[in-house]
Amino acid sequence: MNENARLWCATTNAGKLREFRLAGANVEAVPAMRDIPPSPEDGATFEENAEQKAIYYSRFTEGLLFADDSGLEVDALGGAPGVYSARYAGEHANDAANNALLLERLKNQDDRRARFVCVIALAQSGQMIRTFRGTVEGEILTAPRGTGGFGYDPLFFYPPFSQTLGEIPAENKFAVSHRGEALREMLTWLSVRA
Ligand code: ITT
Repeated sequence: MNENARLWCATTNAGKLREFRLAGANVEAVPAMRDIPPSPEDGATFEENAEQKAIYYSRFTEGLLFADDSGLEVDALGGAPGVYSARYAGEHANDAANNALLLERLKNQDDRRARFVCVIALAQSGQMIRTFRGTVEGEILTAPRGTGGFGYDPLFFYPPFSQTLGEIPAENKFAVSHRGEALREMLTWLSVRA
């Protein structure tokens, strides 16, 4: 693949898009995302949801398109909120409500281990090409720290930095994050395939 070939990114989440743009690749948001009826997203796994989104939105664009399905898995909650991370506290829940519910569910819980998972699905003209997965391990704090990032970042403590993902610059998060790992895998795969 030409290193500067454009990659369409299908997401309604501005936080994800900001991070993808850090990769140095030619990542562009799908134009008029708001005018396209939302993709179904009812799979049981990150892979299924990412594939649904990528296949669906790639019918509206020309060229390579990718979609990200991601979320937080908390060991003490049996892997919840998982694929429900965006709507943990309800269908239209915001980050604050999701974070508050997570803290409530983990009250008096000593085991705070958790990971972020990101699956990127790559598609073209309604056909799946393949998926890429990234993870990052951490711990859920008992109160938020930092105002950077999005979603559960202020509660997600990353031991190697002794900070939460909400306290560090976006570039540093992308260097170690589930999303950075999945995207780098995709870019490597595309460059080898070229
Ligand atoms: P799109 O489907 O339009 O891309 P979305 O926000 O609905 O946007 P998901 O269904 O993949 O995306 O849900 C991802 C949720 O998981 C996100 O809303 C956050 O709550 C959480 N999440 C994922 N990656 C995260 C990260 O890097 N930092 C913090 N929270 C994250």
